Parts: sequence; structure tokens; C-alpha cells
Amino acid sequence: MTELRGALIGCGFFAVNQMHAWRDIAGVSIVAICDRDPERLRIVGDQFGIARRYTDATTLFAGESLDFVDIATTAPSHRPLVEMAARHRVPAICQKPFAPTLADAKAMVKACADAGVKLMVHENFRWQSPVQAVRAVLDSGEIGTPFFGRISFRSAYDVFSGQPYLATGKRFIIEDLGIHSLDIARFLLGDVSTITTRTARINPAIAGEDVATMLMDHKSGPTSVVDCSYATKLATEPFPETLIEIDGSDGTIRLAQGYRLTVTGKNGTKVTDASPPLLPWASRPWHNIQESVVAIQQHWVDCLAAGREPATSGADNLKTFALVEAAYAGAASREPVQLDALL
Ligand code: NAD
Ligand code: 89Y
Repeated sequence: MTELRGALIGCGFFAVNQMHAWRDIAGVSIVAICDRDPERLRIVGDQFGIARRYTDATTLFAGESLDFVDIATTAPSHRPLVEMAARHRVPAICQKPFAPTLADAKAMVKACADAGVKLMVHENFRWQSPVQAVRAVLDSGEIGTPFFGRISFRSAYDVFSGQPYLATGKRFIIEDLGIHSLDIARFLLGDVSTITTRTARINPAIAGEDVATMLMDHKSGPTSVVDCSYATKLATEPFPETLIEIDGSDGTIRLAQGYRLTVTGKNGTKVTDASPPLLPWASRPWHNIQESVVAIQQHWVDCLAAGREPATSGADNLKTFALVEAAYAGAASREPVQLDALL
């Protein structure tokens, strides 16, 4: 098989993880990078030995022959960059949040579908090995049919020093972090019909909400609570662990802090350590997220090779992104919001 040729657009804070992950994956290499900030271009280019560097995506597409682009910029640039990739018939990965609005996201999915190119959203949290372990228990039938879930992310970790833009947007935790929790809820319990949301801002130094509590009806029957906070000071800081509780007709799953997975089901109770591996280039506490970056990018390479649709394709992610829009609308109106009306 010939090696896939990719380019990275956006060489910021998180893209370094994506570059490490590409280096770990066989059959793919990043041949060019692009950032409008020459300093970021220099730092990432030098760190990963990439000679072909562009400060503008138009020039990148004109100058390179590519099998895909990995767009790791923040949301405002996602639509123009994905549409540019579609015009050049280049498959694209796009970081979350997919776009500033659901209308933009729908247009991006359409542009890629019309061009016949694959589009995957870098929705990596469901690829974390502890979350995959929960999915595997559900698939085994050990706890029977799920009827309740709780997906919880509560922390006081300072995310603003690494990602200062998170402190300034009108929207914060649902769009930035809750989006992952909502996607995990969909991944484990299926698509959602209705969402009810309450939000709060506890940290006075930021512009958006840093606490959100969401109640969801899943189409297949279960009810879930998705709660997230960056204002929760705990004895042991859990960042960036997602805690999961699922109750089923024959038992329960508990993914507790410290990656302790307890399954009580048809075969009794079993406790395992679901800790993610610490990759050689990774650093705590981010190693959980970093490992999932390798997993999702490997999935992309596998899908390109097999001509398969990625699990977190643009089309799939519209349903996660619609939950974000619905959560903000419901937090403002204090009314439940129906999802089908948005999609
Ligand atoms: P960042 O601001 O550090 O980096 C973005 C980079 O993109 C900057 O260097 C900027 O100059 C560049 N850029 C912006 N527009 C561009 C354009 N049109 N052309 C070329 N370069 C452009 O941001 P970040 O913290 O690295 O976040 C990037 C994205 O990754 C965000 O959407 C964020 O939500 C997401 N993220 C995801 C995870 C995860 O686990 N999936 C974690 C952190 C951040
Ligand atoms: O941007 C966020 C993400 O996607 O994962 C954690 C994060 O870096 C801060 O909330």
C-alpha cells in the first residue's frame, strides 16, 4: 500500500498531539503544514521535521497533492477550510466543535457529500479506552437492556492557560467539553429525542457558562443525565476523566474516578482497572485524551483504506452538534427541546 499523504492546517496547542499521533500510525505521513501564524508554523515544523510550510491554506492546496487534510484550527475557520478541501476533492478531518452554528455544519456535510469526499469530525472522547471498555460491556449483554445513564465531567482544572479563547466566548462548557459528553451519551445509549438544560457561570473571570446539567430522552428508551462543570473543586482533581454510570435490566456499569470499572451483571461483580496507557510522548493528566487521538486517527486511516464511513463522520456529528444547539436553546428558554426539529 502506498503511504497516505496528509497535511495539517492549524499548528496550535492541540495539533501537537495530532502530529505525535500521525507519527505513531503506519501507512501515513504529514507532508506539509499550514498556519497563518509563522511562529506556530516554525515551532511545529521544527519539532516534527516538516519542511513544506504554508501560511495560507489556499497556497497549501495549490502546492500539494494530498490524500487528506487534518484541520486543527478553532471553529470560526472550519467551514471555509472544509469547503476548500471539498472544492479540491480532498477528504478532511475537522476538529470539534464542528462549526459555529448547525447551519454551517450542515453546509459542510453537504459540500463534502456533493464532492464525494469523506469528512470526519475529530470527536475523540468516545475513542478513549475506558469509554470503549464501557461500550464493550454493553455489547456483551452483561447488564441487559440499559434504562438509565449518567455521563459526568466535573473539574476545576485550569483549561484557560493553554486555551485562552475558552475564557472569552459567549459559549463555553457545552460547546467545548459538553459536546464530548453528549457524544459519549449518544455512543453508549443511542440517539436522542428531547433535551432539557440548565446552565450557570460560577467563575466570574470568563464570559460563558462553566456548568451545565442536561436531561435527555434517548429514542431507544433510556433516560440520561449529562453533567459537566469547570467550577468543581475536588479533593483529587479528576481532569480529564469522564465518569459513567449505566443501569440496565440485569445490572450496572460504573466507571469511577481513577478509571476503576465496576460491572455488576449476570455473572456477578467484576472490578477492573480501565486506565489508558501512557504513550511515550504523552503527559499526565492529558494521556487519556492523547491516547484517544491515536485511536481516532488510526480509525480515519482504516476508513480511507477500506472506503468506509468514519464512526464520527460529519453526518453523524450533526446529531451531536444538534444537541449542543438544543442545549443552549433550552437553557435560554428553560423548555425541553425536540431534536428531530433541528435535524
Ligand atoms: P489554538 O488557537 O492553539 O490553535 C489554532 C491554530 O490554528 C492557531 O495556531 C491559529 O493561528 C491557526 N489558524 C486559525 N485559523 C487558521 C486558518 N484559517 N488557516 C491557518 N491557520 C489557522 O487552538 P487549539 O487549542 O489547538 O484548538 C484547536 C481546536 O482543537 C479547537 O477547535 C478546540 O476545540 C479543539 N480541541 C480539541 C481537543 C480534543 O480533545 N478533541 C482538545 C483541545 C482542543
Ligand atoms: O477543548 C477541550 C477538549 O476538547 O477537551 C478538553 C479541552 O481541552 C478543555 O475543555
